[in-house]
Amino acid sequence: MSIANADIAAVFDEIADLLDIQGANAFRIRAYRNAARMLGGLGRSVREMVEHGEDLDALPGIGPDLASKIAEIAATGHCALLERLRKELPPEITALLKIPGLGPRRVRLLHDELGVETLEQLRAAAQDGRISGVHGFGLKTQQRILDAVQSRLQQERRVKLSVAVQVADAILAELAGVPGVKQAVAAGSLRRQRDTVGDLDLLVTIERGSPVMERFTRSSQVERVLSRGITRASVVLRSGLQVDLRAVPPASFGAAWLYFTGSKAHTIALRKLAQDVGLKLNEYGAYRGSRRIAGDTEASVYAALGLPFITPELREDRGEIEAARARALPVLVNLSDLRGDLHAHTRESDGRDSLEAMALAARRRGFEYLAITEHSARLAMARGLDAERLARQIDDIDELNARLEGITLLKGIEVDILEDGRLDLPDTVLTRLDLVVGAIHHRFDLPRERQTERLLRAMDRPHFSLLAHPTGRLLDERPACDIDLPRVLRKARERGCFVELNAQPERLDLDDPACRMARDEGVLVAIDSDAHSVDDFAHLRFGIGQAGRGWLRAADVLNTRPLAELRPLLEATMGRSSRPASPQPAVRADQMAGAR
Ligand code: DGT
Ligand code: CA
Ligand code: CA
Repeated sequence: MSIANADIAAVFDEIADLLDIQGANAFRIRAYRNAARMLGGLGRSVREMVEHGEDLDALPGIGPDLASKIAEIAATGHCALLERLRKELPPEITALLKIPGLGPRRVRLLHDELGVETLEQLRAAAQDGRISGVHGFGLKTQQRILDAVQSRLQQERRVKLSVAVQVADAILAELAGVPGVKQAVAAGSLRRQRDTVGDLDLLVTIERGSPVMERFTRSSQVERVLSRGITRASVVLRSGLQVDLRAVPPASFGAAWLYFTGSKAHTIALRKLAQDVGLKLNEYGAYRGSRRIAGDTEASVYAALGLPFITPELREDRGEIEAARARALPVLVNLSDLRGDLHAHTRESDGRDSLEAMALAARRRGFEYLAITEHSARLAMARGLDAERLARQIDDIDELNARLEGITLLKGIEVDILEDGRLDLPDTVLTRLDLVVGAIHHRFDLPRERQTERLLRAMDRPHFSLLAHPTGRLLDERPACDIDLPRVLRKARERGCFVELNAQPERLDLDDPACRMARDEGVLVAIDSDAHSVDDFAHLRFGIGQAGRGWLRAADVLNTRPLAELRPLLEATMGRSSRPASPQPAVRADQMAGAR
């Protein structure tokens, strides 16, 4: 494991927080905070300094005590002081710090005065009006805390799709082995590929007498059984995730799968449509009077309503039923449509694998091209590249391209978009690349107008190909930054550059409605893995799921283009072509055919 400066900074920040909650000496706390900030901005790896036996005391603000802590963390990945502090304090108390407006001092106050140690206790204290009684807290603050804690609790109950899929696959494999189980499938938001999932909804078809419910509720991961009957059961897993299981006879499989896949809005709309044609629709089938006319497959139910099959990603009542009736459903992009990936890192910056390993992994996936896009120098904690290191990597890529068959590495950079919209590397350097991927990695908090201007200005640079993870959201920890997305997309269209759907499971950025907006604006979307290792190309399936929810077809996606078609599109974004900066005719024709 390689410890980055940021990892050590995070340890110091947490130590400072915990000391602060304990009411420790202010100078001591400040020393840890300053050290964390210094490490965050340091251009060199302190782990390497330790390995080379360099003197850490020479760093600003680092005395012998902090130097030995840095050495300890760099060598072991642990810090004894942090572990001790964590044991001394209530385990969940740091979660309170994530509530905006609650710093360590206020957390200490609420703990000492009201005994608040968990988010639930904080919510209860706010609801009972006890917080406004504590010195320094008013009614307004109390309300703000209540709102924040509620949204936090709600958010924390949803899990990332990637995690949910793993859990669901394991349970489904278990269920499929139970005697009398014919089919075992996932339904709910997971099947619809939502970016996060509130609970798992599983469905089995069984023969009479199958012990499936008993086996399900006794499964090793189950912590608590909420309910158990013959046709349904609900449990809570040790991880806190709830799982609902339904069992139906095979003749009702399609109707039940349709019903429990939802979304609720989609199934309600279908039921209304059924009524209009004199049918009744429920989880057991479609009925005319008391006669079941469909239900064994989903397609049979849709057909009974006069509709073609609607793929789960589209089932949100966002126009898919109208499109189905008009026989104008989009044919969604799928994984095998992707010809390459336009955003990936190697161990030259913060990735784990070598350039060659990444190239070979991309080739194994059947890709024709892979763009290497390291971080730029501002992102010191990710070992971002300066002009000199980038020039060296360009040579390495030339050498590899000459040697390797069947895969082309494209030369790129994930260049930081500075606060004023300038890019983190000079044009004279960027001009040597095949593409420039721009991204923001700091100041996510700018007000809407300034954040939007920042992106527009970046796109106006002479070399700008692709806006990576445009909103910067991280599903577990950071909301999307406030930007005027329609304006950004309009600009991308005028400029002839592209936007990304970053497939990292915690990003999925752009999200589904934004993808659809890009499509409607005629801006091509690149579905990228943002791989930091050879395994990360696996992220792409989640990007494809999100793209489907955003109604994207292969033609709407930049990296479905073979290299020969991609090249001129990228060239144009680098100011190197006489081709006007406008979308491809193929896209425009397609857009008109399927647009809505
Ligand atoms: P989630 O769990 O919040 O990520 O979202 P879903 O869509 O999985 O919602 P969930 O677990 O409450 O319900 C699963 C499916 O069951 C839902 O998508 C549609 C169906 N369903 C649940 N309650 C109702 C209901 O009251 N009416 C209808 N028509 N369908 C329902
Ligand atoms: Ca669910
Ligand atoms: Ca459910």
